[in-house]
Amino acid sequence: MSNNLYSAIQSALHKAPERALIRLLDGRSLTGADLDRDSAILASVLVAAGVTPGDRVSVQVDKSWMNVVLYLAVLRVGGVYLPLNTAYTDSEITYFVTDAEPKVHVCSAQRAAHVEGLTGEVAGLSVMTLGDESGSLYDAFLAAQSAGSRVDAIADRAADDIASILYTSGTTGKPKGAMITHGNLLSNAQMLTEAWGYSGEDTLLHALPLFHVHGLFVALNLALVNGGPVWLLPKFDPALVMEALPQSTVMMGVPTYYTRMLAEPSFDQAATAHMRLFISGSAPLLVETSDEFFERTGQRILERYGMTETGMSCSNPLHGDRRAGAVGPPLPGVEVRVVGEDGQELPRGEIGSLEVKGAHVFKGYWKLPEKTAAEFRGEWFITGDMAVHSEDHYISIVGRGKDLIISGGLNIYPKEIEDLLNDQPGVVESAVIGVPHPDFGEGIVAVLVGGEPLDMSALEAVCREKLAGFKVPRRWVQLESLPRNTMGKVQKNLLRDDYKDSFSG
Ligand code: MLC
Ligand code: AMP
Repeated sequence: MSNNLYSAIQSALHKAPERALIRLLDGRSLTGADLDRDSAILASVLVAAGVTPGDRVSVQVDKSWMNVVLYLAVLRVGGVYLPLNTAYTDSEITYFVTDAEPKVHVCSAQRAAHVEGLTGEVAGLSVMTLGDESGSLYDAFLAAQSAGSRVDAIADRAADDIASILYTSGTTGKPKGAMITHGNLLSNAQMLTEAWGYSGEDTLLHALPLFHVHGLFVALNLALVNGGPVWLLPKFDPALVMEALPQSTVMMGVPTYYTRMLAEPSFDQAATAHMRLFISGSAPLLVETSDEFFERTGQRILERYGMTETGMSCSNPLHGDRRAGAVGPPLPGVEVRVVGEDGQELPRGEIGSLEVKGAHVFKGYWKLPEKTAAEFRGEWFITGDMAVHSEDHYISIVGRGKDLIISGGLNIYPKEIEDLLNDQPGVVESAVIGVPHPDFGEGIVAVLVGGEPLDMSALEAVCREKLAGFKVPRRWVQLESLPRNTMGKVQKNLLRDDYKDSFSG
């Protein structure tokens, strides 16, 4: 049997041909048979556009049922699905498209002209548009449907072949494409099925975006390989969550989703009594949030831990002690260890660097073999997170070895913003830090040094033009100099302490 992930999904779809699997709040839905047929039709459009196994298809579109079909069609033809945050600006997209060299780029009509301008740099690139049941890709889908064109064959893929590339930034500032294989995705879906007791009986409340690991591979894949229904919300919005909640059994979200739900008076024990599981990840869930959620609903959120390069690695247990402040033991088939600076495993209870091993660990960074090698110690992947391993095998993430800010579940690498700011006239140097934020977990502060008083609104405007909105600092400070240690390294911990109250109150 082919190791193409779509084969596993197709077996589940075939078991639920009449069942509404993708459910929209306006009453429309797609059954298992619809998903299988529509992805075969769209596969014919991709093949006609020249997509062959291994070709990248980059996608920057709003969430929709057609986005799900596109993902499945790319898998079917053996393409490499490359989703991009809709918040990325044209200059960010230029980098991704020229680096990944996709055969097809799918985006909204408004964003198409920019990428069309890149066709000179990326050989054979074609740009197609997709809106809410509109755009050239949608028209081509309708035309293929009328003409009876479909590609039923599922491209033969080895477990080690790339299914997807997700860009994740690094401390170097330039995003790196993490190559995720069919085998990685299947093993993660299988281990989560086992750990969370997931089945076709579950109905998933899906409010996450479809362009990150959490919404696409943890949430959607898990439901699809189990043939379970999904409420596909266009985005996270507490009112929409309340609408879908009564007919759902499992919800996944970043911590901000749960703090925002707690602000809804109607989100209480009665509204959630039928729910089997609330799962949180992508950023630390505060103990206070976990406790408040428990008091309000009588349910303990299950916190899990993972990252783009590995998918999920640890999870609190379905049955047993869901420990607030911990991410639980490793998932089935995953090995974890906490090591000191010398790479030796530390005794339980000591803080060190977290490393993971297993079939879920990615294949490497796109076109960057040296960067890939630098992130591994033998077969162990170095996560860049600092952790403690308890005697009873629970992992707690206690900090980050990497300079990373996580805001509302989105990663922001300070270096990328600092590089941009340092290039601006008058800026001598900068330090971008994350400090506590009541809604997003962390908010961004830019601390700058300039020869003369700096025009902060002009600097903010440059950030807005070049960077996705969630990366734009929300507080701007000018200092005479940055605090440094004896080695000359900027002491961000001191700055974080000085500006820790920037967003409170
Ligand atoms: C939006 N904004 C943010 C933001 N999201 N600012 C900081 N952090 C964020 N996460 C800003 C926008 O730039 C805009 O400001 C303003 O907020 C309104 O934009 P919006 O899109 O209407 O915001 P909202 O709908 O409220 O979005 C917030 C959110 C969303 C928390 C619902 O960001 C979200 O769904 N986050 C989940 C991200 C996710 O899927 N993470 C998983 C990564 S995978 P302005 O000024 O620009 O107009 C991963 C691995 C793992 O980490 O373990 O799972
Ligand atoms: P990403 O690079 O977007 O995949 O983000 C992965 C990072 O998110 C991890 O390396 C952690 O730093 C962080 N993360 C994910 N889940 C958790 C969690 N439950 N607790 C703390 N940090 C988390």
